[in-house]
Amino acid sequence: MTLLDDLDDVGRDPRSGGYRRHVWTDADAELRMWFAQEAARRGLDLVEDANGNQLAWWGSGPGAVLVGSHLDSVPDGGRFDGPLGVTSALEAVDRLRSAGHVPDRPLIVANFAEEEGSRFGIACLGSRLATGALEPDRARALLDRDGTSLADAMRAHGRDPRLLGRQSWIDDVSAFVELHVEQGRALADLDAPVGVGSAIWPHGRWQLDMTGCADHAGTTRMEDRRDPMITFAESVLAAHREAGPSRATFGRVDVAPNGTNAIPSRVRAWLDVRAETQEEVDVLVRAIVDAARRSGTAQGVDVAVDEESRSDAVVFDLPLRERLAELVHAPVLATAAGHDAGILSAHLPTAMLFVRNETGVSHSPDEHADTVDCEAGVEALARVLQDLT
Ligand code: HGY
Ligand code: MN
Ligand code: MN
Ligand code: MN
Repeated sequence: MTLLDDLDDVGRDPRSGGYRRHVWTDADAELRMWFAQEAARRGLDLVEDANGNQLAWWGSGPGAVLVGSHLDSVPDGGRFDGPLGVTSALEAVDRLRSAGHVPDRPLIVANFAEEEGSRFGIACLGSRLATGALEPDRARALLDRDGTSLADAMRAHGRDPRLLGRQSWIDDVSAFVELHVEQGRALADLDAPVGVGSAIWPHGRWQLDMTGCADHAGTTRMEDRRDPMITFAESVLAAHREAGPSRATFGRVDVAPNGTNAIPSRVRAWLDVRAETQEEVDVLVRAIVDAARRSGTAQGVDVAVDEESRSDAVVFDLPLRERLAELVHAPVLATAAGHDAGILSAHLPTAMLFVRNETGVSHSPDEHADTVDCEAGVEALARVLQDLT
């Protein structure tokens, strides 16, 4: 909790009380500095890979056990999503050390860059680049809301974007364990402080560009309009109507020119769809896009749809998951939240530990986990790391 308190003021928006911690910003630089200091304090050898992922090594050589999470946030994010995993990893190292544990293989504490994708749009940017899941050329050209490219943002923070790409450290890692605050109420309903991850739902992000015809709000008759806001509204209602047990969210929209007395020329909206199976994701996206296109035809609005990123269904490594379940006697649960563990699981045995969140609320300043549950999480993580090393 002391480690979390250290971060309390970094990138915090006083109006909302939430965090705005996005990659290659001043807040990110402060977080990197904090992580470097905590690594140095523990005598861990800090390496920042070419993608901005920070790796703090205890020992060296192949077969390392990787543990960690991310420090970045969604806009107005909470204080636990990400940081709880990084601080718990550091605290677990402290407990192993004070228990006299001498690992028989290296242990690496990681802070992954831009897990939320809040600045450049693609979630798990650092881990996707490190595993080769994202092409460096495409990454370099990603733009933030001000039109700044990832390449320019990196240069502004003294990093060379030409070095982006797959990392050989991936081949030196034998397992990855990520502890994360639960984003949902499964553990609260089970009255359990800690859970073990079984799967991550498939999900993805799509960008809808709806182009109509700018015109005067007062002098243009309703029947003469080509208003993309209508098509956007009908897309949102279609998402709401069609989702069923799946999840469809329009959380971000850009309206041009965004004037009270001007019918918009263009509305750009981002759709986040998640479901238990890929088939359900595809069906739901198709239903929403069809509704958008039907509306476009009726309104004289052009609709362009681009898939921005997708995360395949993840089933965590069974032997590792069973080992964790034995060690921590915790329930097993799936999640619809994406994680770096999901990206790495395509390349190496990966597991997740979840810490109870009484309200289940996340991606909000109201996100909270009780200290006693965070303590249970650290204890569980330390036991797992002791066993794995
Ligand atoms: O969006 C997610 O599921 C995660 O919080 N990045
Ligand atoms: Mn998140
Ligand atoms: Mn997270
Ligand atoms: Mn005028």
